[in-house]
Amino acid sequence: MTAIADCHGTVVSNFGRRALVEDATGERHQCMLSSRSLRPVTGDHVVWRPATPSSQPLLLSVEERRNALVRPNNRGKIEVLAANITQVVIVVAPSPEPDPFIVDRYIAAAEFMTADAAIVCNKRDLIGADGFEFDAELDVFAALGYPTLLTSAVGHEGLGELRDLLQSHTSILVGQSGTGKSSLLNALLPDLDLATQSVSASLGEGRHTTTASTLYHLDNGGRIIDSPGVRDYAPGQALDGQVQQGFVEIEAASQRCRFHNCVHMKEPGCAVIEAVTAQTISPRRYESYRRLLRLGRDLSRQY
Ligand SMILES: Nc1nc2c(ncn2[C@@H]2O[C@H](COP(=O)(O)OP(=O)(O)O)[C@@H](O)[C@H]2O)c(=O)[nH]1
Ligand SMILES: [Mg+2]
Ligand SMILES: [Zn+2]
Repeated sequence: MTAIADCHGTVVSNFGRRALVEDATGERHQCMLSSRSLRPVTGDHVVWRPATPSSQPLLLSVEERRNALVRPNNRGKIEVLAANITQVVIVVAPSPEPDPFIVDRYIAAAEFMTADAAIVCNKRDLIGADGFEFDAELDVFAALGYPTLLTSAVGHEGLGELRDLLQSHTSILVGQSGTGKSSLLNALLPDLDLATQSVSASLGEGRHTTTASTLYHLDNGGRIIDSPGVRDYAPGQALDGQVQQGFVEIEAASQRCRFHNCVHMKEPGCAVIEAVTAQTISPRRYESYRRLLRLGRDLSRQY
């Protein structure tokens, strides 16, 4: 009797009871889930067993996740979108009109996951040399240490910088619908249309279905997850003390608050409120923090 060795792999896409698993050589295998309790997502590291004469490839177990990007689904349950992400790339554009509060939330999601965050302002071909209003917000993000890039997927501007940003990361592209995420991916991966087709076809998914996230490889070693479903994320366990972990400048200033459990709303001796008054913390970012704090409180009441 020959024993079949179990293998390690990465989930590059999943759909229903099936997952597409990539082995160490880059070959992809359509696996059935070996148990009902398994919930693999794109980016998961898994153990799988190759096909035998009597069985197709099987996904046996999902290894512990370093992190996961989650959002509440429409039934209020937390849904995991992708796992083991090292960078969240937030795509904005002059149209649809960018919302800095949404960018803050994605940045906070990245901070909660201990992933890097970067902002890409796409469709620069629509903007003159003088820029536009949102550039002032981009400056705020850049001053906090988040890389900000200007690109045009149509005009092929800034794509080299974007490629460099993605190098040696597992990134997920997020942002409002219509900002050009798919267009940027297509520009970075000229053979993407083909890839998308074969991934979807092998999982029995319709060509235009956009429910599953999919992992793609760049030639510089970067891995990028296109997740058409990411619109929001759940601050899940965003209890008061944790919301500030999504705002680096608030987290830093909080070290000087009088009370160690200060939530920076109206406590005396609050160093965060002092910094907002002195405008060394952006009042808009502070407002964003307050909104997220309130949202977290509403959600925890709901659950
Ligand atoms: N002018 C301009 N249009 C773009 C650019 N990138 C994408 N678009 C257009 O914006 C629309 C939405 O793009 P898409 O990639 O589907 O956005 P997604 O929803 O973020 O994936 C499409 O009509 C694209 O052709 C760009 O750099 N410049
Ligand atoms: Mg898209
Ligand atoms: Zn405080």
